[in-house]
Amino acid sequence: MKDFPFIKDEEIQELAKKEAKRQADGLEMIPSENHTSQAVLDVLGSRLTDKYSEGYPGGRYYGGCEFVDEVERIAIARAKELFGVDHANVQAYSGSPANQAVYFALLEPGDTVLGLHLFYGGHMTHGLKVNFSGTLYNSVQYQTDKSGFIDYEEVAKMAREHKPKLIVGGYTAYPRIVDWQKLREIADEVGSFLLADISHISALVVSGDHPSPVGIADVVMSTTHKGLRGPRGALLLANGNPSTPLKKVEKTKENIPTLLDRAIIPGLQGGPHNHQTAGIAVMLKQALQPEFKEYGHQVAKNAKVLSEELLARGFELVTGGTDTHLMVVDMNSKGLSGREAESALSTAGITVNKNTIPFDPRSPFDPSGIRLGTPALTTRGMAEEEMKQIAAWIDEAVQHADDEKHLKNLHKEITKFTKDFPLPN
Ligand code: DSN
Repeated sequence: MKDFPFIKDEEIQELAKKEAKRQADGLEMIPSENHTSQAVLDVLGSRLTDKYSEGYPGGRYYGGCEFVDEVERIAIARAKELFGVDHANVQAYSGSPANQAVYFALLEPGDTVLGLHLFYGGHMTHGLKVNFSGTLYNSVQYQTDKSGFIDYEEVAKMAREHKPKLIVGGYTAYPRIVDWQKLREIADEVGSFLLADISHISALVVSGDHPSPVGIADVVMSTTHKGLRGPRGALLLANGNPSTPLKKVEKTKENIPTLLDRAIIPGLQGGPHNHQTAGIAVMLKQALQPEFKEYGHQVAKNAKVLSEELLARGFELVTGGTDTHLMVVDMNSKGLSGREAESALSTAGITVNKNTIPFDPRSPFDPSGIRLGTPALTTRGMAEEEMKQIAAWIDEAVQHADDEKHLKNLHKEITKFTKDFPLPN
């Protein structure tokens, strides 16, 4: 078989190169995106991807697992150290499957879940009616107040009325600090589990720029590819330790580590993606360095400066600003829809995503807002001065949204600027 045609696919390679160039030549401002290190990319493209290893280290259903066992043990140990928890599961393929595992672990189909509606800053898996979380479970959804802040009184009221078995905190388009303790009190009052989905803010939790829900929420879930700058994937974190295999366990708080592990496999997934686990391990090593805290601080500082500059230029922001890495801009303040703004900014080389604003009168396919974030820009070494320049460019692009030539020239200017801020290599 020595002539087996392992042909190269130049078409796909070319597209991958084009994507790398698109990222390098522009400004990636979708707050859930980032740039991984070369060290992470190296293990993602390794032979670890070839290996099946259903089970957990030391208890697999396949032979030849001695090295993937070690990779996973290292990833688990680092995740526990980084977040200060007793138990970490690093196998979830991404954030949605991880949240699915939490539901599978703690609930029965038909149980009630209380989460923030997607259109107010929640996530699909927090109970959206067309998602598994809204079809398999009795989903009740809270909204923010008119200004976009979480209304904890309203959450408490809904919890008392609906008696959810699970309350979901942690959001995808919420620019303010989450009060985990308040959510805990509400959950305790009605006897509910509390899930903290910190996918968006995990880097800020590590750097101390956002309070940690560890020790407050029953389960903490974070994706690994946003602020943390790892490969796509997710961490499930909890206190306590898993019990011995095969022993039947009830769906109680003390059994959460066991329930989470069993929800991942055999509940939902098959073989772990070992190249991904390795990438997560590498990312966690990087996130454990003191420099990562500096990165988190800078992400938050950059978002603050960017939001202040945009406000000074007449942009309206949901909640009037940000405490985190992201902001939601109401484009009505500039006479554009979110889709129009996304498109104009994209032509200028600034990548953002259209986003609903609280009580949005427009459709989610062409909502009123855009969502901006600073994690990827900060990874490239951009700081406060660059944020001021970027706010000016955003303003310029929005003012010339109908002028393609102007936007393309702006893109050239931005590309020139980005040469001083290469992607991590
Ligand atoms: N898709 C992610 C985001 O953009 O926030 C959430 O999973």
